[in-house]
Amino acid sequence: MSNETDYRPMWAELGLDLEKHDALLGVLGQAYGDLFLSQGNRPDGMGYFDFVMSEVHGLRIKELVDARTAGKIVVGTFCVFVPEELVLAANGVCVGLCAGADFGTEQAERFLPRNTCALIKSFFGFTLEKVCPYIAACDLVVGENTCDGKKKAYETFGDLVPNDFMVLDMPNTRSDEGRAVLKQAYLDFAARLERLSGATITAESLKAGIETANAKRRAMQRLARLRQADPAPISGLDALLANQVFFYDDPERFTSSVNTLCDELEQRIEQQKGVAPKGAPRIVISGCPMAVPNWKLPSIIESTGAVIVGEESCIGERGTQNLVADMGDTVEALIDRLVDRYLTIDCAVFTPNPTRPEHALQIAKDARADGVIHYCLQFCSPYQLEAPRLEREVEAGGVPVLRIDTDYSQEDVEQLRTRVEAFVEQIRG
Ligand code: BJ8
Repeated sequence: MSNETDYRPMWAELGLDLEKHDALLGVLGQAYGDLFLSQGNRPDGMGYFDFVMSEVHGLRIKELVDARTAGKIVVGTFCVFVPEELVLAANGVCVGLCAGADFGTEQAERFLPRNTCALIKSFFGFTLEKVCPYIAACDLVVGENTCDGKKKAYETFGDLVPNDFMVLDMPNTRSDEGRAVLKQAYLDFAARLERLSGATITAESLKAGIETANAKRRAMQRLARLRQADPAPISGLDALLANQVFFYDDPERFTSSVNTLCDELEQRIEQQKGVAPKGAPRIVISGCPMAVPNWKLPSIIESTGAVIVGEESCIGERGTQNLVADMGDTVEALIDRLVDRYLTIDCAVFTPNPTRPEHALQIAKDARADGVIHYCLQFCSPYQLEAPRLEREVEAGGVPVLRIDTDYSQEDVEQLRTRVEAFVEQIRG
């Protein structure tokens, strides 16, 4: 999206297909301008995020390349179960690789059945079409055995990435056995990071990593609280953008930028300055993660005059809730604390998973939401199967729910708009 600096030599060096990459950036830039820059009354602090997005394939990639030249390792991940703390402790940089666009689907379907969720198809498509500079800039790409789709897709994906690849085993219950599986996965991950980086993870370096990641989460928790005000001081689209940039940006710079934004939001709340009038319909989204540039449903919701005031999502509060305790004098003791925190992530791959509907209802209550929209990617069995129970429990708590299944295409936009408008009308009434 950047026009200022010529990054083409760097992209060529990373092995990108420059023509397809130009096409992708063109579409991304256009969508960003239409959906984000056209919003009225945005907080000034969003200028930082606009800049990050304008340089998402430029300056940030250059930083990653420079970090590697300076001896750091770059580690790409697809899931909030992969602990950034360990990467930081091994002198590494952690970046999110999930892709949120319909790109390279035809190529992806050479490897994947059609009835695979759009998120998996998207990271295959981006890799096969050679348009993702993040994957190209990584020393190590990390998958995780969560849902069946990802689990089986990684068996093929490992051969397609141009770098080292590993898969972490994940538990599907929170039993003692599940705990042991997760702990072993983190021990294996730590050992792999040490081998790759040549660094030794110590209790001190891990505590420093924990503090950096906690600070990032604390800033996001502060943002989550502030957007609960009425009138909402920030749009759901802008808050989603901060949640998405969480996975790409330098952690310290990100934390300080979110805190600066929050300082401004506090002033806006004091002045009763909102992005929508007081009393505008308030929506919480619950469900599958929304990776960049998946902005379809939030933009439809906010185009109706409603405002999104929270997300029960991995790109949202599911990913940023709870901190890691830094108590422990050994690496193993601190890894136990990582396991404590990460086991609380209520991803639908866990069974049973009673805390997820509770959490969705809690977010809705805290944010005084008028409705919850459950967002599910087609063919995502874990979230689709949890949807009826979540709907029942949230509605029993007094908050109406609309269930939406969609993908990354634009074909259903008008149909979705009609359903969302009807839901917003219903809650207005
Ligand atoms: S912790 S939600 S980031 S696994 S949409 S690929 S579940 S079929 S993304 Fe996830 Fe980690 Fe869980 Fe979060 Fe499968 Fe569903 Fe596709 Fe999904």
